[in-house]
Amino acid sequence: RLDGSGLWFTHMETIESGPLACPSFIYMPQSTPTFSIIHKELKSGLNKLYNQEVKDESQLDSNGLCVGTSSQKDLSTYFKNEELSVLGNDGYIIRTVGNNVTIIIANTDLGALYGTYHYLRCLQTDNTHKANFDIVEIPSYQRRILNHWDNLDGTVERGYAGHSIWQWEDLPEKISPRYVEYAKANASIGINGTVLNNVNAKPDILKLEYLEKVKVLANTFRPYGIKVYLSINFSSPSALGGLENSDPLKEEVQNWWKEKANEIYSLIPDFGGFLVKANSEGLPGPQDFGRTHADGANMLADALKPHGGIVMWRAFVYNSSGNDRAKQAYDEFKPLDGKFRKNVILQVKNGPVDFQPREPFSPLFGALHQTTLMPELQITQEYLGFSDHLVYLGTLFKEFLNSDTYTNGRNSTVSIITDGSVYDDSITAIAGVANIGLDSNWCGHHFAQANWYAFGRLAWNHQLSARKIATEWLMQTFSHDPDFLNQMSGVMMESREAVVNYMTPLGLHHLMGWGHHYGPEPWCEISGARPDWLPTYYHKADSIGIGFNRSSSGSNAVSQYAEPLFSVYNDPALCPEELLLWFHHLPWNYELVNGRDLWTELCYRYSMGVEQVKYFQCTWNSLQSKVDKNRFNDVQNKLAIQLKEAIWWRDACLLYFQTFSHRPIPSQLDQPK
Ligand code: GCW
Repeated sequence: RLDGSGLWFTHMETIESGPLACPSFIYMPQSTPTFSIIHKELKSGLNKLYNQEVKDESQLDSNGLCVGTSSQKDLSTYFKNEELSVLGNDGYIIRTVGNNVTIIIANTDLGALYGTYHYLRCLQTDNTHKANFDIVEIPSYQRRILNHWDNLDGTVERGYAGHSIWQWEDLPEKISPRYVEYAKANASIGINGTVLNNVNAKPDILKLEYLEKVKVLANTFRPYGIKVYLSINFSSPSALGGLENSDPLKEEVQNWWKEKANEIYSLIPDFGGFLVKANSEGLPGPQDFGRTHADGANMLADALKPHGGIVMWRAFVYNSSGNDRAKQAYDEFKPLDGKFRKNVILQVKNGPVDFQPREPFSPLFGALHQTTLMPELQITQEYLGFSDHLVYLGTLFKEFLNSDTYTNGRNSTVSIITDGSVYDDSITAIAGVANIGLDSNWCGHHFAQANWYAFGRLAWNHQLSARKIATEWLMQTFSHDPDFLNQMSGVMMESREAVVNYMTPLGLHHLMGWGHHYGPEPWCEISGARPDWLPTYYHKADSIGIGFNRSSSGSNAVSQYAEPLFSVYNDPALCPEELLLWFHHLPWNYELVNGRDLWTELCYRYSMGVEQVKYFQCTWNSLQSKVDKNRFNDVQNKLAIQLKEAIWWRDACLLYFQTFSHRPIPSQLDQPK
């Protein structure tokens, strides 16, 4: 299937009754490419929802739905200037004014598009609410961006949903229908940017041959408000341009980038900018020439500035110096605070190590006060069972966004540190590493779509709750049946805790196979991991106990957090249990709050994870009559894999750790508690 079937905007249950009657006509005075999309979406959406053909009118009248921008005087007259001006570029108002007329208004076509999708979402998910609309929405972040780790040969790094959706070999001539479905899916949740290629970038992406292909994608996405960005390889001037090297302080290198930027913008006038992974995991960067990250980023920023482009410079750096990997990004970037151009934004992964099932937030979020920061989340489940495990990430994303950095006093959450509320950032942005591929269900697991959806919804409004997003998605994708919604939102909400339990409970991390990151390999020091992962991997199990001592008596990573976090994380008695072994190496008989010793608690948590997956299976099985056969079977099969692997994880980890603890595994752990 090369269409959007199965995606959230396709499941529209007929609205039989309720206060929200179908509008009797649509009045849409403007006609731009984006307004044509709005028109099409409203016509088909209302038709599916109400089983009615809604006609067009050429003027505002009672019982109608009107969509326009603030420049449309007959519409804007219903609104105060102040309320329109604060909407900015993407915000909108949906309001029912007199005579049962509902107006969707924004300052731009795109704002009107977002408002339209939201209007349809309300009808799809909330037809019980009051008959009158009064909704004002302004996005939390200006730039809401997907990062594709898609390679030019069609493979996807850490992608588990088939090959890349970008058909490079067919472009620019042939445009896959998937591109439009993709744009629609993204625009419907407010995503407005896409980095097309892997951060492990090949210089080739900047060849004219590829830029012409990129141009076609940009043209396709434009009316949906999606800007195209590219990941670049820092060595491009030497690799593509034949220069002696790519030293950012050399004039000829700077000129090469300026010319490249001119070329890109001549093809794609609204090109978003560059994403850069430099001096990280073996990739080239400014440090190869004795320059800093700031030197490298600023050079690119200067080349993009005349065109309005930005540089998203990644802070994902670490090396095998023997220094605690969790500390390294902070150590490298803290001294550079304030040294970046205004159109540079530092892209920081949510945790200090690498997209683990659970990590504390990266201390960089509390540490840089004069540098604009954007969170990077991972939607693809690199460390969370790929597309085989049902793991809803809405809860993980929220836990991170709600983390209090205390950097500016209480309630300096990551979300408000990065959304421009605390610092006067001229750019605000958030990125998610995409889980999209050519699979017919787009993401490999039907429920993995919910993570794409959750990323978009939170990028738009980081105040939404994970449960609300889960329920919205279920209603738009599967069913409105209250029992189904209740049961499956329960499963989704618990699913991330389950994976933490059966993979890395109590703050353990990176126990995954060192190459594929899928199954358990806590013994990887024996099987030959990278030197920076050694010795004894991150769990540091020994005859005394387990856990990574990052307290002041250990690597002192705790010192990178502001008070009171420093004191809380530094003391095992205060440290939140879910991060205990992230920050501390504790004896096997260490007593936890619930009275269990550490070893028994570990056994219990691993087993609990398995029990949770059994519960997910039972729940899904009980809902068979409420789901179509194909999707029911697909999810049922995936849950069978997940259960087998949860057991694999539990057994592998406990048996391995037992070689250090020399303690018995308590019996009856398999029994549900
Ligand atoms: O987690 C690691 C992944 C790499 C990835 C890297 C990064 C794109 O295992 O596959 O490379 O992070 O984020 O740069």
